Amino acid sequence: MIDQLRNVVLIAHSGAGKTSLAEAVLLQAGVINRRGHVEDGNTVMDFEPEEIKRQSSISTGLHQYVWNKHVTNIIDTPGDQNFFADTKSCMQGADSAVVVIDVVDGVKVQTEQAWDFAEDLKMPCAIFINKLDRERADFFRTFKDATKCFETKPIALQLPIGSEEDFKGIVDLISNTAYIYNAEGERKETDIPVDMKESVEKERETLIENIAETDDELLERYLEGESISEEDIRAALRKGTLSRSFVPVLCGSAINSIGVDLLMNFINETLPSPIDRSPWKAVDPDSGEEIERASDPDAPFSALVFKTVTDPYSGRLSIFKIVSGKLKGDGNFYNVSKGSKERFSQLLIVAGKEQKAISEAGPGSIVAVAKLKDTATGDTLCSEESKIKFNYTEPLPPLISFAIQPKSTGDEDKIFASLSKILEEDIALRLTRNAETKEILLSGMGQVHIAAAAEKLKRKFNVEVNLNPPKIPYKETIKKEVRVQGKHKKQTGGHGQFGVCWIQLEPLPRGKGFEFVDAIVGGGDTQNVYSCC
Ligand SMILES: Nc1nc2c(ncn2[C@@H]2O[C@H](COP(=O)(O)OP(=O)(O)OP(=O)(O)O)[C@@H](O)[C@H]2O)c(=O)[nH]1
Ligand SMILES: [Mg+2]
Repeated sequence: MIDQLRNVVLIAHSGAGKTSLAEAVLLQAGVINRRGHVEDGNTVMDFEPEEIKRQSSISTGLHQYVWNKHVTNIIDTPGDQNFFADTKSCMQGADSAVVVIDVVDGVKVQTEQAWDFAEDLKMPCAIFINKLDRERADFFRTFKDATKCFETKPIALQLPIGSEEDFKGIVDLISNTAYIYNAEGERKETDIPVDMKESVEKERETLIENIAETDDELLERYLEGESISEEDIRAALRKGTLSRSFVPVLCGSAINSIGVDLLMNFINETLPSPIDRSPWKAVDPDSGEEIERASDPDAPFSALVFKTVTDPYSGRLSIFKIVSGKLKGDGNFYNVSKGSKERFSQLLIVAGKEQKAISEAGPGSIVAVAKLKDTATGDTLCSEESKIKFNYTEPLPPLISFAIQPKSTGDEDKIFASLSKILEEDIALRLTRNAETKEILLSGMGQVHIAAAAEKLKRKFNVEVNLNPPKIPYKETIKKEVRVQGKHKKQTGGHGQFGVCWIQLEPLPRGKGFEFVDAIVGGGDTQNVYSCC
């Protein structure tokens, strides 16, 4: 059922706790039965050796869970600037975002960048203020920080009970209920602590006022002093979240599983299903006209590829979101971006480092197929009879380049073949050859990005490279006008030869290139002019 499907992306600055939150969610949903830790390198989402070594995500992880009859695809993105191209690409496969904020660190640059991109995509968002168990945790300070940094107004749905090591529960402002959690992350209803009663009342009032403001009828009732039911508040909360009139704020601790189940309830009840985001804007590839496509199972098939994973043994895995229509366990479709037909023999869903075969998928589903011949990240797949192309935001151009050199002689040819495979999964990398210096250049978003790519090259394709600073070709130019004279004299035997040649060199305006003027007049008066810039 499409209305019980959620595609939620976790976005934030590196270290805010996205991977830990995904782990807590999967544990809560019973997908895993033991919690992994980023420090121990055993989380579901950070499984690549390059991530385990850095204790930080370098590539987006995906997994699916079922919670209260809703199916959610949770997408854990990297927060590091070096790997942000993957984050932006995978955000295009989601329907909503949960912005994770470390309560101590507050809103940082990468969080704002991810937020701006969610805004470009008009994606409904929520905020999860994490790590309330940390020393110096201050919910209200971080809430204020979010109010300052984001244009959409944050509204608090919850308040924490206790702080730092005494953080033990949450007050749900809508239902006016307090919950405490035990060490296993199990929730129990309790009384609102006496010292919180006043602040709960005040924040609840503010919340209802903020929610009511987005619904004229509700606002009128509120202003007339009518009591508003919890059901009405929840309906208006959903409406306001989907229209991005405000951004709901929840809180908790990922590693202690406090507030995680409430976040999962919120995802089901409030965040959009793919149908809420429908219809999707697209382009008719033949006429170039803007068109729309509804997330309808009976419409022709269409999908956007937002991630590619390459494996030296199992080949290329293309991960895409079905926008309309259905796919069976095997079949074919048309890649409108490449103009080619593609066949697949197995439909898969991604579960961390593994994939599971499924027999059918409909609109809104995030699925994967292996070994497509031409398909790359950003391509639109569709039915050949009903062509459509979705907008895809390409990554920004690379910022840094390194000259790469094989460690063993003879690996030169292997470098290009293997790196082109790494490039398939990492859309922010570029491979070029500088014709002047004859160097192979690998360009990316930062030193860590290039270093991680070199590590992957070694691990996946057994090719080791040195990364050197690229040579800068030294160039000279003519800066002022000069005239030089050359003489030719030959007097040995026969007629003597004598010639005089003048060459004049002068600079052209910058960027005008090279110009040669043959100024010989009558074959005798010789003057050549070379100009360049
Ligand atoms: N005290 C405390 N630490 C946490 C909590 N959640 C995560 N951490 C720690 O914060 C650090 C970073 O957590 P990650 O889950 O890797 O953060 P991330 O947002 O995925 O970071 P990137 O993958 O680099 O973008 C790890 O050391 C976690 O153990 C929490 O609720 N409380
Ligand atoms: Mg992570």
